[in-house]
Amino acid sequence: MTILIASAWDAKPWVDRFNALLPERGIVVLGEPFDRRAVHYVAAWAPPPGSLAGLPNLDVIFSLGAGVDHLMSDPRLPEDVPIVRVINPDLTTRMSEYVVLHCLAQLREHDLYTRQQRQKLWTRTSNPPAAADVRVGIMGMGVLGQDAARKLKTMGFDVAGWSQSGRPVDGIPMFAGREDLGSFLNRTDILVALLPLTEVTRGILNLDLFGQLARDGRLGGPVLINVGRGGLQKESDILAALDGGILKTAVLDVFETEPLPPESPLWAHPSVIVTPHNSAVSTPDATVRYIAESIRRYEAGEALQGMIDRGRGY
Ligand code: NDP
Ligand code: OXD
Repeated sequence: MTILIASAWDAKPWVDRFNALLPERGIVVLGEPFDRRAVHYVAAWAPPPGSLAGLPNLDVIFSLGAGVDHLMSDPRLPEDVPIVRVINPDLTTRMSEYVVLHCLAQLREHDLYTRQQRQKLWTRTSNPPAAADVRVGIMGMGVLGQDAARKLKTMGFDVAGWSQSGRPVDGIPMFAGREDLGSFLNRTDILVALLPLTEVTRGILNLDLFGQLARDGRLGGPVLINVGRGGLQKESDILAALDGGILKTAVLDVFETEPLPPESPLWAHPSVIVTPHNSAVSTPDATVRYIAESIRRYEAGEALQGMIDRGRGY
């Protein structure tokens, strides 16, 4: 019942946690010699394409993150094996912290006052907006989107959500699918992208979409926060929208190419905030606990949680 760690990240902290929490299992690392027939579980983050093929006794593939696009893009990904993604309060809380932080920073003009301090300027905005005056629209109302929505609502923001199904979420007005996208965008001052990257969502954050955001908001222009995936966004369109006054600010945690290349104009753009895909890191402790519990459930014949639908791609 060996577990194979197939991760683009440093394997050591993961090996240590797996050994600590599942001491009776064999833990092997992709790139080192191991018996492929012994592997029943894989814990993966962006493994090289094809590297999970040829594991004849594989039972479950665990993504080390919430997203699975890093697996679904592999044309040789083993078929008929369940894929389980991370759902845990540690990751969810971290994501909501990031989203709330950046919505509050926009509301409270954090960047302006930081610059003013450097200039020793004592001036303040008269009649600043309240949170209730700011309409936040969350694209992707799954585990992460729903938690962020609830926390933003608690802070007083006027929050709405958009998802494929429009499945109801307590206390949050919901918009569904392409049909409702225009009305959702028209009432949005801060757009938070928390969508998975799929065939359907690739490139959705483009100039046409930015042009549909609310123009009458209290922030002086629409704000984009992308914490989903870089493949959702067209970076040339973000730059054009910022330079053309269609977007006021872009807060980007994810990029078309990661790490963000040094030559990208996003780094130095005055209206862009760049973070290194760290809005919600998967910590070895919380993630391995989740995987260990999932393995226990699987081996007890209980239903796996966090299983993705391969047809939808998330
Ligand atoms: P979920 O699978 O729980 O939720 C996905 C949501 O997106 C659902 O509401 C789903 O709609 C919606 N959705 C999917 N496709 C479409 C579409 N074509 N049109 C409209 N809505 C759509 O995922 P999580 O909330 O757990 O995570 C979301 C994403 O966040 C991950 O896939 C990952 O890419 C990203 N992420 C980024 C991190 C970072 O550090 N930057 C960390 C963790 C995650 P429906 O409800 O109808 O199914
Ligand atoms: C994830 C991520 O998908 O960290 O969990 O991006």
